[in-house]
Amino acid sequence: MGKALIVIDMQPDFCPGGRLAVAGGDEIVAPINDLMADFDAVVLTQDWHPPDHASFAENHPGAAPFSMIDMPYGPQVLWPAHCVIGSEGARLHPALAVDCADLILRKGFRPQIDSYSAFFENDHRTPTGLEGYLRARDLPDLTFVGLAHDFCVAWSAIDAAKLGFRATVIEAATRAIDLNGSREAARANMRKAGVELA
Ligand code: VGL
Ligand code: ZN
Repeated sequence: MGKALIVIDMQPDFCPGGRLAVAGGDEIVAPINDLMADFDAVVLTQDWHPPDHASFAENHPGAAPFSMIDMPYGPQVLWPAHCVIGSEGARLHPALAVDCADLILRKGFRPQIDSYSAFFENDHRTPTGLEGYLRARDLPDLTFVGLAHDFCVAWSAIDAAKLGFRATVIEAATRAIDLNGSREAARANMRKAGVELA
């Protein structure tokens, strides 16, 4: 019975200079490294998209980055191309203590569906396998950090709470994209789902 640190998408493309840069994204690398020793397990996630991914605005002629479209599984933000498989920006951050990780989980590799959550793709149905891993290792207590607060961190923490895990987000070790108020919306949705904001 243990606790896991789930480090979401700490990749150069989400840090200043990257293709979907989150302000201050690189400031949280050192605090995240410092947290790792306090946990029984460390899981890193890695956003990992093929070049023809449906979440990329450039794959929808005439569509602007950060606009919305309707996908078969629901509304989807169209992002600038980011975390393309094999690219520099898709690697894990060079200063992240990757050697401390027990598991590195890639997500978002199916061309037709995005995957914000570490547990399910954006249809809220297709599993990534993380739930089974955490249950098999008896890790019911999860703490989330990383990027971005209002998308992949929030969706992961909410799914964790819905699945019956104890879910905490250490907000000081996250940074938000904050698209049209998405940061405060994410905080409200997390609280409603029973996620603890620390
Ligand atoms: C993310 C948008 C697109 C994230 C990933 O890690 O929060 N956001 N892909
Ligand atoms: Zn992505």
